[in-house]
Amino acid sequence: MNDNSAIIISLNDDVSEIIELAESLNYRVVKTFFQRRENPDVKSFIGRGKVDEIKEFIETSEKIIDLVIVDGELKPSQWFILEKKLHVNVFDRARLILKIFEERADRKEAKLQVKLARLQYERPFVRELIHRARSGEHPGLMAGGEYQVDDYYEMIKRQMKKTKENLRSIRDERELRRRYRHKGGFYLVSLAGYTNAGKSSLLNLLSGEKVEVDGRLFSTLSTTTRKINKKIFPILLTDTVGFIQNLPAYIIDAFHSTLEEIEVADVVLLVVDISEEKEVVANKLKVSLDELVEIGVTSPVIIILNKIDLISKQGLKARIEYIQKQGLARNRKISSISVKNQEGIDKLLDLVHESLPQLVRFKLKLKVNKNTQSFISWIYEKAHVLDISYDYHVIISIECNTNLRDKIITKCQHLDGIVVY
Ligand SMILES: Nc1nc2c(ncn2[C@@H]2O[C@H](COP(=O)(O)OP(=O)(O)OP(=O)(O)O)[C@@H](O)[C@H]2O)c(=O)[nH]1
Ligand SMILES: [Mg+2]
Repeated sequence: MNDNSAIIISLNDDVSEIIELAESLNYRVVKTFFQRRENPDVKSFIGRGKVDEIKEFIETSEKIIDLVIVDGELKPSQWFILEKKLHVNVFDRARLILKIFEERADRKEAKLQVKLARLQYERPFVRELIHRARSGEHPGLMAGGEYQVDDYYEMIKRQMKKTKENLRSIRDERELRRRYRHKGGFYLVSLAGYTNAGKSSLLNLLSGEKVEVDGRLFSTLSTTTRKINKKIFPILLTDTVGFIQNLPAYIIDAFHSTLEEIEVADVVLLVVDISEEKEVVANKLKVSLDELVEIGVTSPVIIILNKIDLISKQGLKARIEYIQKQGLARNRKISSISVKNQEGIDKLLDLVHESLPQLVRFKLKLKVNKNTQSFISWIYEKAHVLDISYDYHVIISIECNTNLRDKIITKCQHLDGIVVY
């Protein structure tokens, strides 16, 4: 961890998440200032007395305070006043999250998504600066005058348009790829859930992949799709960006194409960190379920309670009861697992299997020859082989979705095989 110090300003007592966010950016939180009030102060988010108290703290602190983090949403005018008074960079929650996203964005699409969100975020702030510059209050943001700020605003608009266009073409490619995979008989299963729940860890376990796993929030920004290598089914599993509460709509919108992976999945695996306090678990589960509704998920959702290695059996039971009492699980399937200890994974895969749509079973009768052999290997690759017997003929029982069945049957007929239901 580097030695950047931050202070936090909060209107309520629960600051654990904002501290985690700050730490995810390598800031050490040296002090939290609370001002318990229902609504923020219109002018400066917190009252004037509190601003003075913070100013004094910053000026007299032994450590240099690099950042002031406001746990909430700042209006541009509030931000302007706070920065002006405190002489330190001031971030609100969205800005902090955007900063984390900027650091984590690794691939082109994620970079563009973050850029779009960032431009959306900045727009009202630039408008405020233009306003201030016009009224003579602010001599100019970027070492220029009103003219340059105006220019900057236009540039933001142009960049947003261009970024959206670029994202659209990547999205089209993504959709094509997805359609191709679906047609190829793969089931698409997506991981979803609150940040840090263990989505990437589960992807790694099921696919043998090595996606980055980290205790910091928002380790994953880009989607990764991998084949599940537990030999049950041709399933492609996709890892996605984590959810968090109170995320502004424009950030969610910017990640539209990524979240589409969840929307179009045949089954969604909603991963939950069950080791936290039951109220925290319930809250994060609720945020995640609301997000799935927002995304428009209609496929089956399996709730996966992960990290059971960190709690007792009674603790797990109590949490499940609490979730159910809160009406959060409804009639959804629940699976308890520990990725760390590889516990509950087979049961989870059974649940996934049961939830896959349009499964059909059928048998083929094939002549024994070289072509048949490579056909059978291909079937093993793509579908679930229930049974196979070699005699004068090969009889193979298969389970797969209807798309793949049609393809298999066409190939079978090419080889003079027959379908025996
Ligand atoms: N004890 C325990 N820790 C786990 C388990 N599964 C994951 N973790 C830890 O939880 C943290 C988060 O795991 P990730 O897989 O990165 O979580 P994620 O949901 O992908 O998080 P984001 O990408 O940030 O949304 C890491 O420190 C993991 O090592 C588990 O079963 N038990
Ligand atoms: Mg991840």
